[in-house]
Amino acid sequence: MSDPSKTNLITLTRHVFQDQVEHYKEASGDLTLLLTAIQLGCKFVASNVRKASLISMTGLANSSNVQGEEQKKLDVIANEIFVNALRSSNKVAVMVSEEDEEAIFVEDQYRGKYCVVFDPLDGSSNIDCGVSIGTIFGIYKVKDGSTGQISDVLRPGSEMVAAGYCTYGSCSTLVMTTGKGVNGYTLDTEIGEFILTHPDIQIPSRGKIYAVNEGNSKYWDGACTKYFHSLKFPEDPKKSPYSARYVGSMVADVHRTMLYGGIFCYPADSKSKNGKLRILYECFPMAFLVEQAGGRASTGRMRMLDVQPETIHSRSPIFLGSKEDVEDVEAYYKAQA
Ligand code: AHM
Ligand code: MG
Repeated sequence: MSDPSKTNLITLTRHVFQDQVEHYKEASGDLTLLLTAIQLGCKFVASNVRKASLISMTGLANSSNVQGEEQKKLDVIANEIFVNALRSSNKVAVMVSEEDEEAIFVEDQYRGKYCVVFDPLDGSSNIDCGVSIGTIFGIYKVKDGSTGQISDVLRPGSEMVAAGYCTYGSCSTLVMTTGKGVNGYTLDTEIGEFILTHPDIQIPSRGKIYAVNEGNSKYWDGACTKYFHSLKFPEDPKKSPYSARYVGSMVADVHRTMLYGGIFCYPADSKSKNGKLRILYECFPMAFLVEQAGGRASTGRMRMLDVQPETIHSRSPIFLGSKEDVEDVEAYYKAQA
């Protein structure tokens, strides 16, 4: 008899569908089908990322996105891949992408009951040198009686029904939650399936690593300056300083934080009054995942998932990761208030 773990693979699709049936008894399979479209997008983007340098897909696309940032060819391609995969899933009513100024309302004939907010290729400054990048997504269900409006996505992150990210690095791992814990699935490129490799991810309650763009320290406020100083020069002589790690790709930095613990930060500062990261498709999905893994996600002053986004591209400062580490930074903000 062969080893069942080698012949009875738990794919993402199988796992999510089983989970829906167990928890909701009459699962329609709609969320599973939507996640199939997202998986297709991730596999397609992973394949393009792997061969980008070989097929001249690095560099700029000679266009800029809504934030006035230059778009890479891969940003544009990844966005098209996800918009097409989501639209044709017949499960989506509204899409919000980092790359599109306006929300996309799906035509009547393709419209479903979910709204997907996403950053198709995050960490784009790392594309051309082959450093890890990723996709981030969050999913809402349209409100009762709605056929899909902007108010269906301008909602606190606590109302999301699912969220996840996919890393494109030394391997592609899709980490997601449907609100009952967090699981990670690694892409087996030979069979083209995401296989359950990281069941029930739990963030350690305290870590030893901090991630922040230290180059912005001259712009930090007092709370931030004191907090990061405390990590590097602990008052207790028996305590070791934290290690610094910063990839500059949120997906990679958050993935490490999910697995090893510690804290990932993108604070507000005097240069970026609301921080840099976008609430809907960067902060909320990551905050949802982190909380589901037993961690904490905060703006410094309030729970990230309770924020009410004003526009689809609004930004927020964010601190997420090990519960006790995030509580420490919140204490510095409380003391400053
Ligand atoms: P992007 O969406 O344009 O790629 O920007 C988001 C990225 C995040 O992945 C990362 O955490 C952050 O920007 C890094 O910013 P900085 O270079 O200012 O440290
Ligand atoms: Mg981004």
